[in-house]
Amino acid sequence: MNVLITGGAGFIGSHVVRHFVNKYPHYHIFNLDKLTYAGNLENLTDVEQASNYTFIKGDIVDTSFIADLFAKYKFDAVIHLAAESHVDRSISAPMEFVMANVVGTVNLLASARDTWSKDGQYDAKNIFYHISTDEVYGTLGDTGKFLETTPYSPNSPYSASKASSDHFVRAWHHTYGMPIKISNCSNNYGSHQFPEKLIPLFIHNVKNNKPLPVYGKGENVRDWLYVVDHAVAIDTIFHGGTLGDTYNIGGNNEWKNIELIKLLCSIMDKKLDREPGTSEKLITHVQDRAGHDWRYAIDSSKLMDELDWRPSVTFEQGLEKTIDWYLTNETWLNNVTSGAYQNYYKQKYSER
Ligand code: NAD
Ligand code: TDX
Repeated sequence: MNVLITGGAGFIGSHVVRHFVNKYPHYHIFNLDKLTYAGNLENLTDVEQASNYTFIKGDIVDTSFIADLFAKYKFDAVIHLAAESHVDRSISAPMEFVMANVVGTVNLLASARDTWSKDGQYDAKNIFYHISTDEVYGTLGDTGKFLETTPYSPNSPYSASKASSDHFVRAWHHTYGMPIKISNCSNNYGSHQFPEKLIPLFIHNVKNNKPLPVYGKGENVRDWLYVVDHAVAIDTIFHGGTLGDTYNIGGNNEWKNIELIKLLCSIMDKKLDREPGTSEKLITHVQDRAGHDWRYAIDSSKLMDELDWRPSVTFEQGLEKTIDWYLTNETWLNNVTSGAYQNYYKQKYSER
């Protein structure tokens, strides 16, 4: 089976590529990625020589390029992760999110349909699996959880673009019979995440004695999932989920930002041999994010009951592993923050 994974050089995508390349040697995994600031082939050095792996540099927004690629490689299935993913960037540059997340997704759907279905019939191997977010459901008050049936109510340009792409994927199923699956996951954390998101940014800043910019009072709540557990959930849904269905994925790990940050600081004090309380002094309350969603919490009982998926680590275990990874992989962190890797890969893979 030829499986196209888009966005495989990014944070979650690199974990998904690694998982599929290692676990399914009889599949050929094609990783299509534009290598934006968030895409980094250093994330995949351990699999880049594998005989069942091919990297392709390219942009999902480029319609003719995507059509040619499907015609050339005849992918059997798609796991689609490529996207602009940072809420703060979507507030300052929303059109980039419309292009990558909405137009890019529709390009992939159109080429998959052209390749797979001459007459409305699809092969049993064909799946278009879209990786989405719980942010499409909007925001919760102090109680309740998002279910697969919760109406969409996106609040940020990022979540509006992801909601839109989910709707297009569902429309291709309804209108053209496309075999699709969608999963909506909570906040991921773990190794190889670009240090603009809360956890890697704060690890980086604590290490360098820089201020920790907490938005507002820091009382917003997020539900955290270890990225390796997300990759396993994606495998489980890809192979076991029902066509046309949506699955929520979450770790049942709700944390107020400020409590999470204090836990992170206390672990960092121990790892860096600092007096208890040292890192917490770096906390600086800054202006709140515009339209900041109050609380996310996800009910993943459908995935657990139907497909027997469970997270493998507690948040405390996952966070410690994550901190250890960033402290050990100083070169990776320095490269992504200095832009050094971008220059290197720009030379290695010429622009199309
Ligand atoms: P990321 O920003 O780390 O990686 C995105 C990848 O997509 C990068 O490698 C980038 O180069 C690539 N990309 C962006 N635009 C592209 C384009 N036009 N053509 C080809 N490649 C392009 O993102 P992530 O955190 O790994 O998220 C991956 C997916 O999972 C996204 O669809 C995101 O919406 C979804 N998601 C993320 C989270 C999370 O907590 N990070 C949670 C739920 C869902
Ligand atoms: O500097 C910061 N200070 C701060 O207080 C940053 C970067 C974030 N925050 C807060 C905002 C959020 O309440 O921390 C929380 C987490 O923020 P992010 O790491 O930016 O994640 P979030 O906005 O919740 O979105 C993430 O989870 C869902 C991913 O970026 C999305 O791609 C995913 O879909």
